[in-house]
Order: sequence, then C-alpha cells, then structure tokens
Amino acid sequence: MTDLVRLSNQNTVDEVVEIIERDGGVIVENYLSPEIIEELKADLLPKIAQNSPGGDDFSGFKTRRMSALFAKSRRMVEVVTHPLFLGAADRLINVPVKYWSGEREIGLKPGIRIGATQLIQIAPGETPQNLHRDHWAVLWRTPQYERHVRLQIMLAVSDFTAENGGTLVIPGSHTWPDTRVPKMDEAISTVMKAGSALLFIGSTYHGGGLNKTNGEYRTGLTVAIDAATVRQEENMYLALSPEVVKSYPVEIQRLLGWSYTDETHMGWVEIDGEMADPLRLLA
Ligand SMILES: O=C(O)CCC(=O)C(=O)O
Ligand SMILES: [Fe+2]
Repeated sequence: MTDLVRLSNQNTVDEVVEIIERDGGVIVENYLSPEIIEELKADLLPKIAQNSPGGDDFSGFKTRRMSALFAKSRRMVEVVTHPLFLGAADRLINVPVKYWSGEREIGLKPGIRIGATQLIQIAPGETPQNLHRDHWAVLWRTPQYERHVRLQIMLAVSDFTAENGGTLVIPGSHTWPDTRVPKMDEAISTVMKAGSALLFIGSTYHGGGLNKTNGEYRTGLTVAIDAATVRQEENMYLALSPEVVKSYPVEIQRLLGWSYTDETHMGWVEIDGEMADPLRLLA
C-alpha cells in the first residue's frame, strides 16, 4: 500500500470504521477548523516551549512532549468529541464481551475512556522513532486479535510532511502476528495539513518520523481512547484536579474517568455506604 486513505468531515462513522478495520488507520482532512487550531496553538505552544526534550531514544532527544492537556486548553473538547473520532471509538472499542450470569448470556460493553493526552513536538535533527504499537500500554490481558482496546488520534497542529517527521505508519500492520518485525522500509509518512488528523487503531505499527528540515518544528496532538476496563496510561486523577474536571461537560468528565456504570461496575466510590458514581463527588 502506498498511502493512507483520505476522508473528510462529510464522511460517515461507518466509512471511517471500514477503512480503519481494513488499513489500520485513516486520515480525516480538515478534522478541525483553522480557528480551533489557532486556539490550540495559543494555549499549548508557549507551554511546551518550557519543557525539556526527552532523555531517551524512544521519547526522542530532540522531541518535546507535554501531557495533562485538559488542564491546558479548553479546545481539547473539540479534539475529543468530534463525532468521527468518538463514533469510531464507540464502534471499534466499545464492543460487548459475552459472559454467563448463571445460564443467562450477557453482552457487556466495556465503555470508553481517555487513556492519554500528549502534544509531541519533533524538532529538526530528530531521528526516526522505533516503530511500535501504542496499545502495548494497555494490552496486558487482551489477546491481540480478540478485540481492539485503543483508538488513537494524531491531530496535525502544524503541517505534517515527509521531511519534518510526519508520523510513520505501516498500513495493514494492525493484523500482523506478534512474531512479525516492523521494518522501516514498510512505513510511509503521514502527510497532512494542520487541522487534519490521523486516526489509527492501537495495533498499527507507527512512530515519529525523522525531521530533516532546517528549522521546522512538527507538532502533533495525540489522544488515546481506550476501553474503560483497562488502566489509563496517563493518570488523569492526578494530572487533572477535581476543579479542572468539574469545569468540563459531563461527557468529558466521564471520558476522563469520573464514571461508573452499574453494568461493568468499574470505577465506583463509596458514598453513604453505597457503591456510587464518582461524579457525585464533583457535584
Ligand atoms: O510523534 C509521532 O508522530 C508519533 C509518536 C509516537 O508514536 C509515540 O511517542 O508513541
Ligand atoms: Fe506511538
């Protein structure tokens, strides 16, 4: 395969899901408006400039990273609640698990949650990152091909080019067995304008690209949406104060982990002697 399929905001969740299931990833062009991208930049770029580059090969010696993004920009709401991202996450991740309760078969949906948020800024001179699967962080007890546990976005905050480190992706690698080694010459660069986004499933091999430009920074914003039954990679309960969480709509509060369903029983707190929804602590 030579390139990832490009869709637009006019396409449907069905179309996004179909391509992701086939290729492991898809580009949605003009995912967010230029106005929202400008606001994200105004909120986040001055802050990431204060962070030091990474200290190892994987994090990148010339790559700056910044997390806890919901504490830093209100525009994270638009990044996460885009109907194509949340809709595809619901379809791909929130798939019922079957189990028996006595002789009754129950289909239980895990729910979805934000597992991590990160702004990644690759500076000139950065070398390519090792190709990897991001769902390593959350996969521990889930056989690779039984179900998907993560849908991820890489939103282009700057333009992404083959020269400035546009994310390397191996289309189709989401179905590879664990024994197959990802090779650099199988990867293609994600080329997209600021405001467009790459959506990819957690088992797709990818990595940050080589930045061979002279002075051009490549900035991408990534968010993982995971099954709500796995531990969040980023510890949202410590990253975001209750006051910050409270300032967002309930949908975001739940996606950040302040949620409980009496279906899965994941995430309750005891209030007045009962297993209760943690949202009651925010109220
Ligand atoms: O910055 C990128 O394009 C990808 C980075 C990445 O995959 C990671 O750090 O896990
Ligand atoms: Fe990654």
